[in-house]
Parts: sequence; C-alpha cells; structure tokens
Amino acid sequence: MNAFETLKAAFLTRLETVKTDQELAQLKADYLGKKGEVTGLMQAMKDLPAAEKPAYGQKVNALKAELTAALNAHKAAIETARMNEKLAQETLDVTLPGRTFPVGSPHILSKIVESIEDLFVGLGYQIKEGPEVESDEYNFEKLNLPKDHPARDMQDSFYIDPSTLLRTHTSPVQVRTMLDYGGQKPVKIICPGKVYRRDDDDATHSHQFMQIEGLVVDESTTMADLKGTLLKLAQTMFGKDRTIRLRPSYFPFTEPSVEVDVSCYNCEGAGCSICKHTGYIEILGAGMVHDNVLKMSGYDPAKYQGFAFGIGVERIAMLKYGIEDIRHFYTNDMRFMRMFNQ
Ligand code: FA5
Repeated sequence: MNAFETLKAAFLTRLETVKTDQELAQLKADYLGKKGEVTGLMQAMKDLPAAEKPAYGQKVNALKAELTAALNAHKAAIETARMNEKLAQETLDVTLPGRTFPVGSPHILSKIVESIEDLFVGLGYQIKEGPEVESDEYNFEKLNLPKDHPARDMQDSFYIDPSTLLRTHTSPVQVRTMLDYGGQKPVKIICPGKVYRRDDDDATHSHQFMQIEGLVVDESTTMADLKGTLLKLAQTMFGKDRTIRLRPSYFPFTEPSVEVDVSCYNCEGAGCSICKHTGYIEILGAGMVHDNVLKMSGYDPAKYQGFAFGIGVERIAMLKYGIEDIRHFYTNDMRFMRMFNQ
C-alpha cells in the first residue's frame, strides 16, 4: 500500500468512530486543514521532479475530494441519526388517554344561594352582605328584641363579649341597610350569609348554617306583595306547580308574622313521608316589618311599610334533593359533593 492508500485507510478507520460534530471537525482539521495530512502530501510535491508533479497533484486532489465527500456523507449521517433520535423521543401516542385535571365545582349550598340571588336580582333586588361578628344592638335590640326579651332564647347565641356575638340570623343586615339609607329611600334587598346558633348538631340542626334574608320597604308595600314574592320563590325552587300557604306565627321583628309552607313536590299535596302526611312543607319565616323596627332604623311607619323573610338555605337544599342529614353539607365527603357536580 502506498502512502495515499495508507492515509485513506487511516482516515476511513477514524471516520467510522466519529459520532459528534466536534469529532468530525477535528478529523477534517487533521486531514484537510492547513497543517493536515493531505496538505502535507501537497507540500511534498515541491520535492518531486517536474515531470511527476501534474500526476501527483491530480492524485492529491482526487484524494482530497474523496475524503471531503466521505466527511460530508458522514456529517449527513450524523444529522439523520440525531434527527431520528429526536423524533423517537418526541413520539406522540395520540391514542393514550389524556391526563385528567381535577376540576372543582361550586358547593351545592353556593348553587342554591346563586339560584335564589338570580331570581331576586331579576326582580330588581340588590344583594347586601353584613358582618358575621355582629353587635347585640343590630342582631337583637334594633330588631325589637331588648335584652330581657324571652324570644332571645329562640336563637341561643355565641357571645364574644356582652355586646358582641356571632350573628344568629341575617336580619341585622336589614337594620344596617335601613340605617345606611337614612330612612329616606325604598329598600329592596336580599342578604345571603352564614349564621351561628348554640344548637346541638343533629340531622336537621347545625351550629353554623346559611340564611337568605329578604327585605322590601316602600310607601305601598303590602302582605299581598310578600305572598306573591314568596310564591315566585317557592315555584323557582320546587317547580312551577307549587302553591304556598301562610300560617300565623311570631317573630319580634315582624307583625303580623307567618310561617310559609310550600305544597309537597313529592305527593302534590296528597300526603307522604316527606311532608309528614300534611301535604305541605315549611320553608321559611316572614312577615310585615314591625313598626318599632322601622322606627329604630329611621323609617317613619306612617309613611313606609315593609315585608321581610328569612330562608334557611340548608333546609331548602335538603328538601329539594332529599338529603336526610344536614351534616353532609359540612363533612366534605367527596362522594356527597360529587353528586351535585354538574
Ligand atoms: C329567623 O332566623 C328569622 N330571622 C327569619 C325571619 C326573617 C322571619 C325576616 C321574619 C322576617 P328562624 O329562627 O325560624 O327565623 O330561622 C329561619 C330558618 O333558618 C329556619 O326556617 C330554618 O330553615 C333555618 N334554621 C334555623 N335554625 C337552624 C339550625 N340550627 N340549623 C339549620 N337551619 C336552621
């Protein structure tokens, strides 16, 4: 083997081991660079007799072309291999099941509150909120429940100090709003929120629950307006065929006061276990705002009349969905929560 063949064989042997661009560049420099092996052969030409130079030069050029072609082919092979490797890594199996991201949904009580809010906002009411830590004055006194009033026992309370408590109902928001309005303009509000009572927890009672208060005060508000409004509420919650009935009741802040029953959605009034065979289910308390309450909040009862109602949200949800225990709302059992997840 002459020098050309030896050089070419050594080049090809090394080329086979080349895997990276850097190794390829190094091999190119070693053979075709300024101080490379092929350049060395070219420089050797000057020592040859003139007659041999053309043939020698052609041989060197041919070798140079051959090595360059081999380098280029190898470079292309490296690039193809790299691309194939990348494609293999990036292979996408579109038949694999997608990754599921757990999506939450509003709590069933929030949904009930929202649907009642939607109804009343549509009827021109404003939504008002008040603090859960409330003064005795707003929670009781300005609602016609002075300190020694026996009806305070109806709402056994969590006191923080003698004049501050966790509100026992949403009715203090009535007082706050009327005072805010300065006894001058009509009021048309609903007030959703949490309330607290020292009731023992059982299937139908919770120490923390939700209420929605409604209050309308204007110059010609009547009991008929109250009845029409509550009928609309009952039909929105329990179906358009529902009827309501009002029974006399007592709340210190309304006079007259009523308990409101809705005709049973299960037996259509015939009597079943849900309505305890009465054909009706009690859903809320209501009445015409007591003159004393109007006065204490700056409204003149000779000019203004009002109606108010208070709904227990859990009780509505329990009736609507046949939930037998109020504690389900607060124990965060996912099986229960998911039932309302649509
Ligand atoms: C009131 O709280 C009055 N403020 C409602 C009212 C407002 C009447 C305006 C007139 C005018 P009552 O104590 O009945 O009323 O409670 C209202 C509703 O809250 C009840 O019908 C019931 O659905 C719910 N509720 C009462 N106590 C509990 C409890 N411990 N757990 C769950 N829900 C309760």
